[in-house]
Amino acid sequence: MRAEITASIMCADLLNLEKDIKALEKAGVDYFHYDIMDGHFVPNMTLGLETICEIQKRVNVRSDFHLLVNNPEEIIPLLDAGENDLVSFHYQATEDIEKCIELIHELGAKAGIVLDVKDSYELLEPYIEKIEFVNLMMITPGFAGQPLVDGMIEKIMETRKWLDSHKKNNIKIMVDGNVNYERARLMHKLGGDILVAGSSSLFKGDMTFEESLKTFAEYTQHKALY
Ligand code: S6P
Ligand code: MG
Repeated sequence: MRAEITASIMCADLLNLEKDIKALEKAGVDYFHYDIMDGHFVPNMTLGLETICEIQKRVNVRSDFHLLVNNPEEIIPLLDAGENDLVSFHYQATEDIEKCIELIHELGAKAGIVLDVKDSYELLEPYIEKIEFVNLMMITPGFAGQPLVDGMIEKIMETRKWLDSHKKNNIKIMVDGNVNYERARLMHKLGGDILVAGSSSLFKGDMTFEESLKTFAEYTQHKALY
């Protein structure tokens, strides 16, 4: 099965947002990836809840919330997320991971834990009965257009193998950061199910959204190895 593509909305043309979101919907993107930042957990601020709400009113595309905030338990209940949507929060951002997972499930959405580049996948162990996905950062979180951190592609494979060894092949792996087409091929082959497409691909400006999604589909056609 091809990789699913989630469009990183912070990389869209923010002054022509309506045009971009409608075009992405028409092109058939799988999700909209909303990076929500608080200026503390990461030194940046991007999309606010009200902007996201306006986007959700105008298009019918599943939501993928990536919370880069301290104490995500305070934000989760405010999200407009339901059974087809994804919500992930950073392992290091909360003292109550179980509570965050519970709150996401109360919304009806799928829960994911985000691992920063330095976090080991083994940290997931106490939670693997409760989560639906893992979001693996390939870059230092906070900004788009950053270089891939060494060893992250291998981490996709190691995480996939580790999850499978715990009989958790139903837990999906999202890959966030520096996903270009050529790399997408490998990322998918090694176990990435959902790829975040940002300034390295979908929003690079060298293809239409249709062409970009078609290219992703071609490059991730093969069966994943694990
Ligand atoms: C970064 C954020 C990401 C970026 C995405 C951008 O903190 O979580 O979702 O928006 O990585 O993609 P690219 O291709 O510019 O790295
Ligand atoms: Mg993100």
